[in-house]
Amino acid sequence: MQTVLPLTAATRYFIDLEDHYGAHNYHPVPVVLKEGKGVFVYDVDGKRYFDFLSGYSAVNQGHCHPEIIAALIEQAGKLTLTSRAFYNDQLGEYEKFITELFGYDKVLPMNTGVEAVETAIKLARRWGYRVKGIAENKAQIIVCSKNFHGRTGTIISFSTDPSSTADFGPFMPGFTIIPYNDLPALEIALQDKNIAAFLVEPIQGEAGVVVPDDGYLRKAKQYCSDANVLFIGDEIQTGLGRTGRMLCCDHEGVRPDILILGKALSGGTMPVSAVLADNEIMLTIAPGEHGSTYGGNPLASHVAIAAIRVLLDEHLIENAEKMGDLFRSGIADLNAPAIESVRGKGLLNAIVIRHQNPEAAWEFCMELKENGLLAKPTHGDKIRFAPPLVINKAQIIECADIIGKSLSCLD
Ligand code: IF1
Repeated sequence: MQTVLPLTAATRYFIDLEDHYGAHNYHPVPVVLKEGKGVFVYDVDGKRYFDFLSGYSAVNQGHCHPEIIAALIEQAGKLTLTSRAFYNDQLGEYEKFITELFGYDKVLPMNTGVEAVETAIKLARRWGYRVKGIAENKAQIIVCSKNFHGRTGTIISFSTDPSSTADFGPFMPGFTIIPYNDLPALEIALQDKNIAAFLVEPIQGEAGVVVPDDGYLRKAKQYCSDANVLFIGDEIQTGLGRTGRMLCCDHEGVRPDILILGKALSGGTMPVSAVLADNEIMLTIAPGEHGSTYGGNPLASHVAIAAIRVLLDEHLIENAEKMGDLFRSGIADLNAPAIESVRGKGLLNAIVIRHQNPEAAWEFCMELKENGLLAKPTHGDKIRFAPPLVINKAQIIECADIIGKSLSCLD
């Protein structure tokens, strides 16, 4: 068993800077990264790590993918931002590319994931009032407990996590919370004629990679269609190949009425998000009724095309499926008493730690770090394992070995 070594002077220096001058809104793993390439990141002392967090699934294509960086550099030297007051020669090409690829009439480009979720909520409400005919200010949107859709005021209004909501009120009304993976609860909630939409993560990421029963998404979509309610798929974390399909909804042949993408849409270079929908929904927002300074900027548009092309050209989606199966079987084969379960789809996985020490998951991640693998616990006893989708078979096997070796710290 590796003892967790004291931090080096260089690492200590950068951690102290952030501690003194930065807000304390995170509790990072004590490692200071300087470079990234593919599945690897390197700290300020030159130590190499497998990155098993991938920027929370923003780096699906691998760190600093050369084709994405080349696209970034090429456009950065030409035109980065026009605002939407004017047209530019990148946005339309990107809009055509992404809407044809995903099969929707239109896209509304935004920046962060949470902005795209806010946009989807506004579109659903607009559709609810102007198409479905819900009475003014009566629209409700169904969400699931233990959801994570971002951290703005509206979005935390329907969070069930006290650390996301305590003393941030008052909250935005208009949300009905039901248990995740519970079709009878959805059926009952859909009896309310004021429901405009059902907003759901195809796999709950932050909750600890909670995979719903087979058929849940397909039946939920059917129930929504029968009730004239929009199905909003938040694929910000699960989308773009992460679960072994282009979209996690593809595992069940579900086409969201509103599709939300983010994170890996830029390959981890800059915030790029998108909301896709057909005209009946998208055209309920008229000019001047929604937008953002950077939304649809030429740099993001150019980079996003390159980032998606890498997923397709390098068959990263298929790789995620295969490597995910290999990873889960490799972990299961460890037969480790401290591993209660391993779960996930594609390369979005988590293990649940079984140990009487409440700090076990954190200590295990510290041991993993010593052994050259970076991961971080979520909600105490679950550790997410989500490497870039470029990872290969030998690396998966090596990482399963690292995980197995590191478990000895819990003995
Ligand atoms: C953090 C995890 C958290 C998301 C889904 C919307 C958003 C996210 C399904 C908002 C963002 C990020 C946020 C980041 C950590 C990470 C995360 F689930 F991926 F692990 F927090 F829950 N929908 N998830 O996962 O997108 O505005 O961040 O671009 O806040 O620390 P964003």
